[in-house]
Amino acid sequence: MGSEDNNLKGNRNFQQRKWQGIIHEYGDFISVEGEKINIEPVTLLEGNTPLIESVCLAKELRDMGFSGKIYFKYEGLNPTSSFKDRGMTVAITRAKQIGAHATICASTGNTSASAAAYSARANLPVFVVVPEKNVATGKIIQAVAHGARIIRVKGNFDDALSLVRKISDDFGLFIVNSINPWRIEGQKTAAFEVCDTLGFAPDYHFLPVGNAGNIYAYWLGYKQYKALGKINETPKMFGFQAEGAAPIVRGHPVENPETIASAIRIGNPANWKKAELAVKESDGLIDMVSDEEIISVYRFMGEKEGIFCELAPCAGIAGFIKMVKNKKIKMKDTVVVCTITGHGLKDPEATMNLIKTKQFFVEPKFSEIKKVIEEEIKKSKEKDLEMEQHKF
Ligand code: AN7
Repeated sequence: MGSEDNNLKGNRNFQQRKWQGIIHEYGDFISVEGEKINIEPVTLLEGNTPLIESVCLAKELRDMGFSGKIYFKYEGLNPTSSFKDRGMTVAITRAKQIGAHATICASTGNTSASAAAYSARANLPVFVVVPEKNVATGKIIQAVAHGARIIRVKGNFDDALSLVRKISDDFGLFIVNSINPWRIEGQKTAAFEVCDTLGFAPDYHFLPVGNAGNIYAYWLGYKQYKALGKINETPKMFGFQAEGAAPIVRGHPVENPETIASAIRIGNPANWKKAELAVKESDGLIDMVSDEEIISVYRFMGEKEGIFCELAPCAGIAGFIKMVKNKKIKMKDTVVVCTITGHGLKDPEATMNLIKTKQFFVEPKFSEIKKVIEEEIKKSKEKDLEMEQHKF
């Protein structure tokens, strides 16, 4: 300790507000059929994620006639880097409360990463059942790191979920998919945070849709905050699926769902009807975007907004852009929130495949590094002089 630390002494009584996770913060509003969490939470201090105001997307959309504020709820900054941790702290705490002996989930990757971390923390064995293919590397790595038993099904997510539903009944395993209402109870706290941060609810909330639990959870959260008198209005809920995995939009299950956004590669969503209810009640919509639109937003978010998201949340943002382009939403003084459901680091292959790398391999010589930097500075100046083109 340096001597200047003594200067801090007078400040040691200063009380900084400590964030202790979503059950501690919002436990009073969390219940299923009148039951509450009544034990010490299993928590990794999830939640309290930043609501980041858009700069570059806001600028692009201003040129299309949209004015107002755009915010990103950056759920990639949760303990396991996705929104799943909100539901998982509640589900795993509930598992402890009822004395479950093991947990299980089917997953496109993020649920398994979160279930693995929270089950490890609760000292519960966990089985994660994931498709053999199309799961992002980072998500598998997380399940490995947390000591999960990983079962890889030679099929897709829908196959995995139907197996998990059956086996959990037979063996009394505690299922932590979003068909478990405690998961939804935890996830709705993201809506509370949005309102607590803004002081009101946004006009529109945009989300990607896979199993459709999250859009429903947000809607429950907004409705509850309105009933409590904490907000006056609720937002319109807009969910977006990928074109190749858009069962809700098409009105029937998709047998072989396909999209580059592997998190939402789901053909028969478990919360289908609940999501439809959410968009109907809120006067919103579930629609779809192409993989090309998703990829374009993916690049834009990293390179222009400085926010690294995984591909799935880009579906929600791409949907928002499409609505603005087609003037399908209120264009003036509008407040929009888009949830970034997962962190880009989850899927390093996607990044390397989709973003042009600017790597230069040089000898350890001053002249070589100088040459690269001079050329690149020249190029970037020339680019500045070009007319800025819309990305979308
Ligand atoms: C980053 O992990 O379904 O519509 O098994 O990981 O509530 O399903 C993940 C879904 C969006 C879709 N964004 O949310 C799983 C899983 C990301 C995701 C979704 C998922 P839901």
